[in-house]
Amino acid sequence: MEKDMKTLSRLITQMENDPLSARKITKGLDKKEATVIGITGPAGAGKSTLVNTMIKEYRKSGYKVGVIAVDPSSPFSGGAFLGDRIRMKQHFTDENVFIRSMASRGALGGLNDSIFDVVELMKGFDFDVIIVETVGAGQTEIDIVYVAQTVLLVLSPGGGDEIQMLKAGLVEIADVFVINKSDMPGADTLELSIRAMLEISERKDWIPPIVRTVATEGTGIRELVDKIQEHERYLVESGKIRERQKRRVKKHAEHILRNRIRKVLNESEGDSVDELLNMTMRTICKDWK
Ligand SMILES: Nc1nc2c(ncn2[C@@H]2O[C@H](COP(=O)(O)OP(=O)(O)OP(=O)(O)O)[C@@H](O)[C@H]2O)c(=O)[nH]1
Ligand SMILES: [Mg+2]
Repeated sequence: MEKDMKTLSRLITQMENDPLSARKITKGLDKKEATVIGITGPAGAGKSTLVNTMIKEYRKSGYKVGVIAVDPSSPFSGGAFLGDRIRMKQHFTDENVFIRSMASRGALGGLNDSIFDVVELMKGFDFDVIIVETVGAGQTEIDIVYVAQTVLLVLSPGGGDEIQMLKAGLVEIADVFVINKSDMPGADTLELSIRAMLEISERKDWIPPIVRTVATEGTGIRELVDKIQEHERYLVESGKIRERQKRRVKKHAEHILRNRIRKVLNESEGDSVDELLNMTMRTICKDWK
């Protein structure tokens, strides 16, 4: 298999169109252990801008970087936001940077069903760092913990959704807090709110650091990248990385199974629940009576 960006792009499209083809594509592929980073937070907090500056930082170290933006409202490429396009343009000619948007259709309000396979595929394409940006309400942000080893929660001062997000259980999934737009008033207040939330959170061992950034100027990005590395080291040294891998693999298997079941159900002509259930179960479970 050619490992160029065009091939990668084509294979991702194939996976999105036919999730069940993914296994054939990724099976036997020699995979690299990439750092998978999840970035989530309210719309407009500056996630894409931050990703853009992170790419630059990682490129300085010579890393190959892949980005998947799940259901972006301000897309990276070919989309409505001219600013984004100009900002990202410098990377488009770089063979070591891959950026792709993905719809969040498929899963029940969560990430695209193909996300796990796409990340696995990218590992097979020798990326050192894979960044998944997600936005939106509900399950999407929570599901990111199954995909990424380190989750960044990006907030910005004065954004009304921020406190809402903190309340919605996101404190529990954040490995690093990012206060972006620190050039705007309100960063101190936001940091206090985060600290207050952390106080009552049940997290131990790893206390998520809070990093202030100005993504538009690249301020704080080095520190952020360092914290991500620190978190990775923590996962490895504490053995927690195995837990995360297991959690991911289980979720991945669940996604594949769900796709299979959906296919059987869609293609079957049965009229009763019993009929459909029997048909489905017989395909996934040999001794089903
Ligand atoms: N002042 C200031 N503006 C910023 C900063 N970072 C991003 N912005 C601006 O905030 C706006 C939204 O930035 P995006 O990067 O598109 O935000 P996003 O979180 O990816 O947005 P969605 O993908 O729509 O959720 C853009 O106009 C950015 O230029 C920052 O650090 N300071
Ligand atoms: Mg964005």
